[in-house]
Amino acid sequence: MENNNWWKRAVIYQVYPRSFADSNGDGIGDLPGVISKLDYLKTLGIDAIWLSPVYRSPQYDNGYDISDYRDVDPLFGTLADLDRLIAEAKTRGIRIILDLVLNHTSDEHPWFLSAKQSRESPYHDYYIWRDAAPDEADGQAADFGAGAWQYVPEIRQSYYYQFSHRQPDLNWANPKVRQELYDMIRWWTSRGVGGYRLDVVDHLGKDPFAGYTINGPHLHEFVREMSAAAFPAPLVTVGEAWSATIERAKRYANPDGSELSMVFQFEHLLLDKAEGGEKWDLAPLPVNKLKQVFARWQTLLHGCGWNSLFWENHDLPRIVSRWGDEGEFREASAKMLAVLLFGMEGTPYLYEGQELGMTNRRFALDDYQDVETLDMIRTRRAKGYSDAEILRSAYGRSRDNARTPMQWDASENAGFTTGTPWLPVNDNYKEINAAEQIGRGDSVFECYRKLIALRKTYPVFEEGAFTLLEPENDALFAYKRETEAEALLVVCNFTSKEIENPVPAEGMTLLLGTYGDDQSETLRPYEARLYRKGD
Ligand code: TEU
Ligand code: CA
Repeated sequence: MENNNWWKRAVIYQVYPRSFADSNGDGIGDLPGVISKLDYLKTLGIDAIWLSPVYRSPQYDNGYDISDYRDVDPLFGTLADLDRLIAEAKTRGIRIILDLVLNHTSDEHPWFLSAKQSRESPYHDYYIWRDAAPDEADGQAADFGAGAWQYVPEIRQSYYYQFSHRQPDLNWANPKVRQELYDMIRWWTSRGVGGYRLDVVDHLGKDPFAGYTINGPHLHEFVREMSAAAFPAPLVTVGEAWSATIERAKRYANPDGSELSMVFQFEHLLLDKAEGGEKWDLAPLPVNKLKQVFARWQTLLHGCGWNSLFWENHDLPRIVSRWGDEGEFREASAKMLAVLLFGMEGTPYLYEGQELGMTNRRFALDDYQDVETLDMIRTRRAKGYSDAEILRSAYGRSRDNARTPMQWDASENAGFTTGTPWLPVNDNYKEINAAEQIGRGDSVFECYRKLIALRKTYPVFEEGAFTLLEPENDALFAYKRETEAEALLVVCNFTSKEIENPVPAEGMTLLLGTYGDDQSETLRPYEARLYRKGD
């Protein structure tokens, strides 16, 4: 009998296909490349792959601007390649999760090409329009600047876009739009897809005329309708919801299956932003606040929802560069962050390269490619920021940090391509690569492999109630998980200094210590220990 909640014990790996593995030497990752790495992923022990978009797209936003939901872009291969990936993954017990970008299409989607031709087009109200005057044609509101209107002179109207002007928002108030999308989802499911990640789910159902561009009044009504129409168990579904609160997360992740399996909420990743600033305005991480945020999400969703657990994705900087150490303690800090996250309740997500402790790349300002970063550079230069300030923001937060090619080995281009990589490989690939870590007992890779295996072995990882320990100690992040039969204890030194370990582990067995089995009284820099009690 298929377990409908298989995803509660699963670990999901995100592949950004463009940067994962290139099979034909054009410098861009592709589906045959992903297939060639399935045994690597099987070795790691993951259960499902979240594949960032491979649909037909002009690639303005690297595939999050879709021009055909039912075909694969030739950049990545063919529909047959995707069918083969699904089949090959299945033989290894791995499900494929596709990325659904339902908030907007590309401006090259046939629906939009027709809609912008005429107000009488049958697709016109698939999008959000307002009457406008030619002076709106002056200048274009910022891409990724939180939504704007783009003027179309042929029909003297402007269309709404939340992200870039090349990504016109779909009108979810139109039931025809919703049914088209549900049909498309069911079509993918019929091809063997095992789940879906929903891009910007909290933006669905917006009504800019009523001032709602996020969390509109019909949002959960639409999510429930979509779930009933297209997400039968045992599909796993995870919605990206930057604005999610715990109350909303309880609705999205309602155990009755009426909406989704879980959401990506980002409260923990908004803590190192300057007060009142944008994502580009960096601030140090308040560790005690991080502990409180995790404690709230762990305790308040326990038994009435489900958490996702993640540090990285294709939009986020590398966690080692963000909250770990890029130098002497790079591996130690990467392993500590692994143990900290994988001991919690929820489904862990691993982003490609995170299992190696990959870091941000130091780009020259002119080498950045991400549309959101380019927009920040343009906007902040126009506001008079110095290039040094802009470079610091880009180094800390640009999405390109996550998109440098996967580092497979120490050969040219880290074994990612035999051609010229679309985005430069990080210069540290000779030190940081998969080949060097597989089989090396103290590597980041082997730490994640062990954590994944432990999560499958002991029910307490899925079921244990969370209790934060030492809440006031901002050098230490420690917690316990408990069921009737078992207990876990996780103790992490969040600093580069040696610290006292105030948390006793009497009667517990060390399952994983990032400095080996040594159980000295103090915790070495970034040391993490995972203990268990139970039969
Ligand atoms: O991201 C939504 C989103 O809000 C982030 O990209 C945000 O703009 C920034 O990265 C964090 O502050 C989703 C996709 O993950 C992203 O890759 C797409 O660019 C975006 O939606 C539009 O589809
Ligand atoms: Ca290729």
